[in-house]
Amino acid sequence: MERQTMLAAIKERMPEKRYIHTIGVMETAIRLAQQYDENPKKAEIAAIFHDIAKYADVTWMKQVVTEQQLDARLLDWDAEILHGPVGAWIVETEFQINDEAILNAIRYHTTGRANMTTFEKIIYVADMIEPNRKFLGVEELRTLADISLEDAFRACVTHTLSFLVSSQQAIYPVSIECYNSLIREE
Ligand code: DGI
Ligand code: FE
Ligand code: FE
Ligand code: FE
Repeated sequence: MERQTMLAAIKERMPEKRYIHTIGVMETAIRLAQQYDENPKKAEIAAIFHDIAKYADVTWMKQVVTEQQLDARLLDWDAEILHGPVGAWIVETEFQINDEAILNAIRYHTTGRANMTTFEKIIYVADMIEPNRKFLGVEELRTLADISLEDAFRACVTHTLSFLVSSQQAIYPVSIECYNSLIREE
């Protein structure tokens, strides 16, 4: 699919700010794919579509979870957790993208999962360090990503979980499985 066609399709489903974020993720993911020997065109596709469901109706997304028999635990969570798995389903059914690497990168871009592939890590990290992100510590994560994808991914997951704990937010079990798999592989 042409980049402009994909961008036009997602642009109408999100506010301008999220579209600008998406462009940042796209550029960052392509760069990381080139650096870490993954397919840049696939990185472009996964990045463009990663937040396609971010503003979808939550009731509708839960309906998709039930009808498509996605992980039933998703029914207890809001758009922040639902938009990855439901986004992957939209991309597969509406845009006929059947590449499992792309779909899994979209599916797990928020929570991560145990034993992530290099390609999934690229999308996860790109989402977090793209140029429009502004949180405290992002500059260190960017520097790390230039040196080691593994170290950057580990730091990104740690940052996310620390943030969730410090702001007293519930942690989705798959996010914990992701964290545990990182700790155990050391
Ligand atoms: O969609 P984005 O804002 O670009 O980024 P994202 O999809 O990576 O994350 C969306 C939000 O979800 C972000 O504020 C962090 C949060 N999040 C990630 N893992 C968990 C989580 N929130 C909860 N409650 N539990 C999690 O395990
Ligand atoms: Fe997201
Ligand atoms: Fe993320
Ligand atoms: Fe995002």
